[in-house]
Parts: sequence; structure tokens; C-alpha cells
Amino acid sequence: MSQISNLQKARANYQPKLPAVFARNGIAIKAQDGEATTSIADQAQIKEMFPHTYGLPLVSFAGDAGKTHPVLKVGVILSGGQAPGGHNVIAGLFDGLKAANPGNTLFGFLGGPSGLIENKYQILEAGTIDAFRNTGGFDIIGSGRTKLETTEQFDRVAANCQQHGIHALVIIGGDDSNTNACLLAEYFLKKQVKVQVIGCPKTIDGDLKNEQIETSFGFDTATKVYSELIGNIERDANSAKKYWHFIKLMGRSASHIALECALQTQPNVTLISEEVAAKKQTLKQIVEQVATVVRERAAAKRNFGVVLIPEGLIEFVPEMKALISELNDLLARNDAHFKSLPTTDEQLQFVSSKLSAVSSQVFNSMPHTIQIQLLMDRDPHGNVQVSRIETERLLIDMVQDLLGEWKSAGTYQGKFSAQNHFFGYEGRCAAPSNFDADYGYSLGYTASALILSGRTGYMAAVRHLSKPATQWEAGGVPLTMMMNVERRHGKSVPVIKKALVELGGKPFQNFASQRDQWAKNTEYVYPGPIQYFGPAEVCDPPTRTLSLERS
Ligand code: FBP
Repeated sequence: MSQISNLQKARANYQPKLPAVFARNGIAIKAQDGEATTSIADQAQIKEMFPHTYGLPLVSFAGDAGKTHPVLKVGVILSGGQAPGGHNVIAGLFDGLKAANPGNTLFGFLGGPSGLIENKYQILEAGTIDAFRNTGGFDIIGSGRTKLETTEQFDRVAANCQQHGIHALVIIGGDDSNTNACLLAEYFLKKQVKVQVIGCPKTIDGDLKNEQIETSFGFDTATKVYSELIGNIERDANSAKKYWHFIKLMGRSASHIALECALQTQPNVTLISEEVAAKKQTLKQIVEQVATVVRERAAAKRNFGVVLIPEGLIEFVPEMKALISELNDLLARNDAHFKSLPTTDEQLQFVSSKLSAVSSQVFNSMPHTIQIQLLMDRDPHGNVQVSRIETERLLIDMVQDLLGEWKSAGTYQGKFSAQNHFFGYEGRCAAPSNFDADYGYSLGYTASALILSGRTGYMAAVRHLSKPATQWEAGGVPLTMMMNVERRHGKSVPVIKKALVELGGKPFQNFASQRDQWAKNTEYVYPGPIQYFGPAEVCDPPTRTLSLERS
């Protein structure tokens, strides 16, 4: 890295805050076992699938100064999409390991899980770690989306670890990566491979959370970046008073990002996929809902507004959900034939002819560009890549058509001029907020403490996150505790349960109680950019979601 910005220089000196137990004792701590645990659902099946790691106790840490630790070698990978705070997880892990014994070594496996399988690594030295402290991105060792799931892969990972004498692996990833961390921990215990496996909760999507894990790192910074941009657009909309802005936000299936940004910026319309599914809303009904707000604002001479759209929306609309699931099966079964078709038109025709009558009708009613986007390659987990489907454009076109019909019928007299935006990559590598810098570092430090206490099959957990960091508590949660059994590609498999927006939860309820006002009036809030220097109330507050959920 040749040149760095002035902010980066100043930010390099930021010392992330740690939970009190570490702030007082450093890594000289003792692990304490809590109660034995059970999985959140499907207990009998999960117990049978994970005989060695099921039922482990919760772990917390207390002071125990003076203990010496043997020399350890630890490997780390970053898995999946980038999330601000990842570099600090690695820095916290490094500092915890070095504090325990300066002879400890940290191996960074390159490019995500594939680095672990293919034995591509770099030994992380203090100079490298220092250059990446408090920075965004995953470029210190790179990331990737290879699935670590087969026994052949597990055997290769075991062989690579044994070759280097590695005692423990830390997997920094989302729900799928941590599910695989759990499978790996179980496999190693079964095969008596002496390598511990510890997970860390990462994802901007905010969907890796439960009773024990309050949030994933990255959600805080990403939503603050998007909220800054949305606020800027709202101010532009309210200044020019001539555009409707349709903004799609990343987040995969869950709408946590859209909901958090709505709470921060108070736009006119926010669609929440989980509500669409609960109400079984059709695409037509969603379009009517948005167009009605446009019409009501037009009647008050407000021909402008802002609409937030979660990127997974399309998958939650019942007729689209059915279509996507048919397409997933169809493309998986006919992969070679489909790819051999020479033109896009032939591919579209092939698909349309194989779909059920209902899905074929839905598919054929979509604009050509959306049809093509629906057929794009699935990700390694077999999911449609929702970030590549331009739902925001689809909604603009459909709202425009409906308003046109209303105009002809004399029931609408406004002007509708729309702009589309997609915010995702803009926030994933932002310099971490104080919250994510502190939380990421604390997670890394906690992972080192779990390793030093000999644990495997755990996720590093830091709790009481809505309070100041000095009141945070560190511990470990057995990965099996978060598991349930789900049907994936026709098979029953154990997976960490993905957290969707709960319609009965405080964040959604808070939003729902205000959204009608925000639709009618112009009550925008402009959060401005993340602040790294200044008073705690400006620099440190957690997300609204976390505050509401944990207050
Ligand atoms: P993770 O679950 O890996 O953290 O995904 C985060 C995410 O940004 C999603 O919001 C988005 O749908 C996806 O990654 C985009 O994937 P890609 O980086 O492969 O374009």
C-alpha cells in the first residue's frame, strides 16, 4: 500500500474498545462454563447429526491473571461478502494471540475457503496487521464464496493444517459459512483431528443474529453509509421537488438493511419483504401501494419522494417466489443444455416452455431485461443473485404504467419522473464506524480467548452491544445452538437459522407506527456521514435496530 489518505493515517491510531474483562486483564482470563445448550429447533435431529458438538455449554470469561499459554499456530479466513470491521477481527485475533504468547503465529488463508483447501496462505506479521487496523475491506487476505462442505474438502483442510502444525481455525463469515464451520468442527472431532474451529458473525445483511448473537459486524457501518446517501437524495428530492427516487438496498432475503435505513431517514415508502410475504401481496398490489402514495402526494403538489426497496423483495412476492423456485430447479436440472443454447432468445423460449402454466405467464409478463436477470448464474449456494435483478427499475415501469392508466381515467393529475439507484457495494468496504471497529476487534479478541481455552464448535459472542463498550460481555456460543433443519435442494440439512425481520419486533413496529406520516408529509432525516472523531453521542451510537431490540 503506497499512499494512504489523511483520514486513514489518523484512523490508524484509533484504539478499539474491548469488553471490560479484556480491557482489565488483557488475555489473562479464565473461561467459565454456563448451562448446557440445545439447538433452537429440531433438537433430536441436530443432536444425531452433531454427536460431538451438540449440547456444549455457553462460555463466559472472567479474570485469571498469571496463566501462561503454550505456543500456538492459528489459521484465519474471511468468507463471503465484504463487511466493515473484518480487518479488525483479524487485528483483535492477532493481538489476543500475541498477548498470550509472542511466539504464537497467525496464518491468513488467501481468497476465502478456497485458500484453506488449496493451502494458499500468508503468515500475518505485525507490520501487515498495523497497515490494516481500522480500515474497511477484506483485502488483507481476500475473501471468496467457495463452499467448504464436502468430506474431501475437510480432509484437505485437515492435511494442510497438520502440515503447518495449526491448532485452530477461525472462520469469519455469515450463516452459511458458520454452518460449515460447525460441520468442520464436528468432522474434526469425529476423525480426532486436533484442530479447533471457531466462527465469527459477519455480514452487512444483519441476518445472522439470534438470542445470543445480537448482530453481525458490518451491518452498523453499511447501514450508516446507505443512510447518509439516502439522506442526501432526500434533501435533493426536497430541493428540486421533481423526482421520485427508487432505491434498492442490499441485504439478500432479509429486509433488515431497508428497515434500519428507513428508521434513520424516514422516507416516503419502504417495502419490507417479510411483510409482503406475510400479507401474500402480489406484484400488482405492491405497485398499487406505491402508486397510491405517489397519487396522494401529487394531490398535495408534492411530485417527489423516496422509495426504499429491499433487494430480496422479488423472492417474497408469492407468484415470483414460485417462479424463482421453478427456475432454480429447471436450471439446475438442465444446466448443460441451457448453456449450450446459442442465443438468449432461445434460452428464454426454452425456459418458458418448461415452466408450469402459471409461472410461464408470470415470466412472460416480465420485461425482457428482468427475464434475462432471472436466468443469470446462481451463487455457489444455489440462490438467485438478487443483487443483479433490477427490481427498482421494474417497479418504476409498473408504477408509471399504472399512473398512466389512472391519468386516462381522470383519477390522477400529477407528474411522475423517476430515478433509480442501487446501494450495496458503496457500503460494504467503508471504513468501519467506531461500533464496527470496536465490535470487530472484540470478536477477534474473543475468538483468541476461546482458542486459548481449548474450545471448538463455538461462535465468538459479544453481548450488551447497545450499551457502551466498557459494559460489553464476551463469551462463546455453541454453533449447534443456532441450528435447525431446513429443506435445501430437496434435502433436509442442518443450517444456522437465518434471521428475517420479525413483524412483531420493536424495529418493525416502530417503523409501522410512523410510516403513514412519512408517506404523506415530508419528514426526512439527514444523518450525514459517519463521524470518527468527536463526542460519543455522534460517533458511537449503535443502529436503531439494535437499540430498539435490546432496549
Ligand atoms: P454475505 O452474506 O456474504 O455477507 O453477503 C453480503 C452481500 O452483500 C449481499 O447483501 C448481496 O446480495 C451479496 O453479498 C452480493 O454478492 P456478491 O458480492 O457476490 O456480488
